[in-house]
Amino acid sequence: MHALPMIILSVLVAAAAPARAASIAAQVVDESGSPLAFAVVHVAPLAGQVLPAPAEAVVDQQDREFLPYVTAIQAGSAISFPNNDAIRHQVYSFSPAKSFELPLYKGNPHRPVAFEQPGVVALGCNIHDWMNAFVFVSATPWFAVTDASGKARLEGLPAGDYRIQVWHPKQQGEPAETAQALSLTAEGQGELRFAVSRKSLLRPWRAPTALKTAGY
Ligand SMILES: [Cu+2]
Repeated sequence: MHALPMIILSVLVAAAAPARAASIAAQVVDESGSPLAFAVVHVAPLAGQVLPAPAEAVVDQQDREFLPYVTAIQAGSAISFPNNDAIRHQVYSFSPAKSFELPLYKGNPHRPVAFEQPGVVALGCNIHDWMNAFVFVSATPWFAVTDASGKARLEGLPAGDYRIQVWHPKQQGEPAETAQALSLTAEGQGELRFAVSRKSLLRPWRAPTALKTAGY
């Protein structure tokens, strides 16, 4: 019976761990130095440090647009795709990281779609060509999408050495080119600034209503 107090102690230590976690505040700007929204700041895959924390996310369909434009999840998570429009959509992706199709629907008749493989998944609608959005499937649990001010905050990192990089849908060049190394102590607060050049916007994103709804 001597083992019992030990087990309780271990549980308490585990529960207290997040309070001693490190965080990273990131600022992402574009080629002109302006804040860049919809950039995913994430910890690149690291050997022996991946903690699965799958969650469920939602990519809505409103006013014939996907909302949000960029969603980041950890591999193993699932996304539901409710259609809140009065018309039907047909959501699909041909991306190697996840290929799927949800036959024409209104409401939310389909089961959430699981994303097991890290990578970028481009979403589309077979009916409305302009509808597009992205799912960034992260190998690690540490990631965040920048807001309208280009800011993202990664929380809950254990002390350690990290390589942080940025992915953006319109990024010119490889995400790995943005990589920065950072060592964090138990309650360390890292600050990083990234500059991401975008490809020329040949096909502007048309979603004034969705933008307003999202507060961007
Ligand atoms: Cu559609």
